[in-house]
Amino acid sequence: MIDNRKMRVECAVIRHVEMPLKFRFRTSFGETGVKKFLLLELRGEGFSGWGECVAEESPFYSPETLSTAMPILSAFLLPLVLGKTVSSPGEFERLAARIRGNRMAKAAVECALRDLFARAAGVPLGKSLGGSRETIEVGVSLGISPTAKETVENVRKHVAQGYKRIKLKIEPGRDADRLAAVREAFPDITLTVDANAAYTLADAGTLRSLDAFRLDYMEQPLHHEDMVAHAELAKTLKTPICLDESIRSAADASAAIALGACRVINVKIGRVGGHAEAVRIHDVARAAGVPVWCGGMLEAGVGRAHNVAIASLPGFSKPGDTSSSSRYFEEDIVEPALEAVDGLMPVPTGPGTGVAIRPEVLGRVTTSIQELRG
Ligand code: OSB
Ligand code: MG
Repeated sequence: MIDNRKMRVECAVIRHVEMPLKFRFRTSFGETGVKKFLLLELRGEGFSGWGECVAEESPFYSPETLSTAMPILSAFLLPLVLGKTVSSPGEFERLAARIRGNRMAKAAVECALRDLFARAAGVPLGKSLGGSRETIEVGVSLGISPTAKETVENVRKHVAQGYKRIKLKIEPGRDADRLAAVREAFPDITLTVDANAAYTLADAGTLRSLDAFRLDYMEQPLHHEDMVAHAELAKTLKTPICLDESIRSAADASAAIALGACRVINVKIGRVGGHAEAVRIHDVARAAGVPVWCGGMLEAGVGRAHNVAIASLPGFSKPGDTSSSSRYFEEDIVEPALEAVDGLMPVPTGPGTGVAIRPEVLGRVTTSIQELRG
């Protein structure tokens, strides 16, 4: 990682943003129709770096929420850099290390700093992280539909768009029926499922029955705090387990791999506290021969561009969830739009994330603005 230019961070702007989704997105833990997030801008030396905090409105995917991230940012995280000369984005991570948890809030600052430093240095963020891909392969994550028939129609639409992998959200009672219908209609597509921790070991029989559908992997079937249970389940399944919620750090990744709790890892920058930890997870997994891929949190343009940057690293060897922004939003807050063609998303080549904020669009979707100085 390129980490060698000092920057004075003069000011932070936190915007609350609300962007309607084109469709309601349903998972085993809840449903969203409007993407609400905090957008962090850090200004220094004539540049702006941007980070999107992926904490959701409710603590159903992660303990963090919009309303916990805000005071953590203003009371603990931003004072570490505001009005200070920061020698590298890695310096922020070291200063923030004694603040426990709150990884999504930390990641917002770390992402904004990395974007700021990369813009000032004139390098693409992906390259500064060790990435080399010019395009990344992407799949889609499809929410739970009311019926198997609607699930098949939704899959058909996205297969036609060329996505490299279809991931179906599942929950008890809405699993094997959907998969049977989808597999019958599409015998050869790369197919995965994501349960968001909705099952227990008592459901092992149902989960084992999903082996019949030749899934590339099964994402987070069991409780997010129970790695041993995932290791137990793994022994009885042919389908590899991929962990999402359970992996908060490179230490978690090492533990999960050592225990046999997973054979694939979903990396989300926000869930793990920033790019540097995401790179460490990538490195640990790569050394163990475990493929990783970049997950998503229905990000708008800034968060999506950070995802594209990290997914350009070589160990991100399976299609991620960073599908086209236009699937979710009528208009995005950045340009150029982050769009996949035939399941391939170009990695922007400009400095930083390589995308520029569209001030008029951002103005329309911003519900409040707070400016902080050191
Ligand atoms: O578990 O991967 C998940 C969205 C919100 C919270 C958790 C998850 C998801 C997705 C959507 O699956 C991925 C995306 O398209 O951004
Ligand atoms: Mg997931």
